[in-house]
Amino acid sequence: MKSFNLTLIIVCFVLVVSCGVNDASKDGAALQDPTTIVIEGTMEAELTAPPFVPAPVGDRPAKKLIVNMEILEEVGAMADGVEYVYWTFGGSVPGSFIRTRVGDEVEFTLSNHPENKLPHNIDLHAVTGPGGGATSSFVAPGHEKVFSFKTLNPGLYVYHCATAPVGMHIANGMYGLILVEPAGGLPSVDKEYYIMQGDFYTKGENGEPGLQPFDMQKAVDEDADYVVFNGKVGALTGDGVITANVGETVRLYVGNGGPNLTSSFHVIGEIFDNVHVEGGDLINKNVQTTSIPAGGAAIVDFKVDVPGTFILVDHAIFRAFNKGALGMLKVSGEEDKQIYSGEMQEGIYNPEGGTIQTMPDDGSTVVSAPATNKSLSEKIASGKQIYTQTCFACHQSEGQGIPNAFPPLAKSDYLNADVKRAIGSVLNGLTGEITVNGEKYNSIMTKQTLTDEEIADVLTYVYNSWGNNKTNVTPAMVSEVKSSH
Ligand code: HEC
Ligand SMILES: [Cu+2]
Repeated sequence: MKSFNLTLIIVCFVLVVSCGVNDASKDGAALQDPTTIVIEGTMEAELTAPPFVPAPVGDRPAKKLIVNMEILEEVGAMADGVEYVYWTFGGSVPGSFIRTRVGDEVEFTLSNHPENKLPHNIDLHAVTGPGGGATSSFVAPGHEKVFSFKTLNPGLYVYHCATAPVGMHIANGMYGLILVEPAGGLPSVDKEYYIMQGDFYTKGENGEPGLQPFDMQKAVDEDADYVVFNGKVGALTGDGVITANVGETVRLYVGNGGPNLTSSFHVIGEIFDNVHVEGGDLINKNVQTTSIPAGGAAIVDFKVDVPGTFILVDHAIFRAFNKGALGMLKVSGEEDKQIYSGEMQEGIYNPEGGTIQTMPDDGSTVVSAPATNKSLSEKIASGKQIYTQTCFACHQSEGQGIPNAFPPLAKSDYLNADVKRAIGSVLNGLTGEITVNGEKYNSIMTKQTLTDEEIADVLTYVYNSWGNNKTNVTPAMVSEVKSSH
């Protein structure tokens, strides 16, 4: 009896232990402890500027991965006519995309271009170690620093400069993304793009032309002049649109460099099939808008089923239409009337610029700044800028308007017949039925808060474009209309 009991106990014990060992080895095969992943060979990392990403890691083994990144301080365009001194990792905002897999041993060389003015460093959120690398990478202009780390956690991570004043370095564009793919890689998709939001603070208001210095007070107040994707207004519109074909799956690696604002990232007309929440392992499905904190990221993917232009926005919507956080994904291919049908009207979602608009009233008493003396071509150039920021969203790029909604300014008989009336429309707004080129419009044009000189310039541009009668509108004419009201 006694020995039988003992045998039973031993059998049970062996069973329990062996079961335990089996379980452990099963888990081990699926998810190896990343510190035990042995590297095989060395390779140089491919780095890409946005909106592009390097080739997927696929099933390559973990390697020693050489990353060479150079910091460049350089002037770039924030918007049409607005320049800014960007501080960059690799010459772009956001900085070069780094693609690794779990278990890689990254040897990171950070060099600071000799013509730069400031010291910098890099803090990568993918690093397990003090300062995320910042403590080992502080580098003066003309020098370089090398440090190494092993990627332990798969995910999409932000990197940024962490040199004092830290906020200023980030505000000037010093951020980017590093992807750590799991062993075997992420599931393959047809198109992948790199998008990163950032908020910018300039001495001048949104749209104010010239080289704009950083405004620390506005940054501290979190009062952004620009909120943009990929470092500037219009990086992902016009020539910069990202593209896909009907039936393809699209994955976006979306980061938020901040420095201050959280992004409510949304694609108008699409639903994210999968979101790697906060860039980690948790996958949420069927998501409309995903929240991306400053210093955080998300991986979203979706299949595009119908053709058209899909608008990427920060759904904190004034940022999109008035501060720049608006991009476009152009999908080509066959329509699928079952999924979507309807008459298509281009030009519904356009950037609107920063001009403050109000409903029309009966005259303005705002005193304008004194006029400067500009040549006709200077006035036209400045007027074009105002047009692109203020009028374009409604009257469209070639002044063609939108049928039944916004009258044309191109070859407009209404415009060409009476310059005082045209000045009045911009000055005070316009309501009630009007007829333009034989078509009736009965809508509302908001009053545009512009100075007399800006109104003169924008109308001079309009009158000297698209077959109009070349009237040269002066600030004096504008103030005359104002006072005759
Ligand atoms: C929010 C949309 C919107 C914006 C922005 C806008 N307009 Fe208009 N505009 C309209 C509408 C609507 C009408 C017609 C109003 C009506 O039916 O009474 C109009 C009418 C006009 C007209 C007279 C009709 C014609 O076609 O000749 C002129 C001139 C004009 N706008 C110029 C401008 C200029 C210049 C700007 C930029 C400074 C501007 N608009 C910005 C919507 C807009
Ligand atoms: Cu820096």
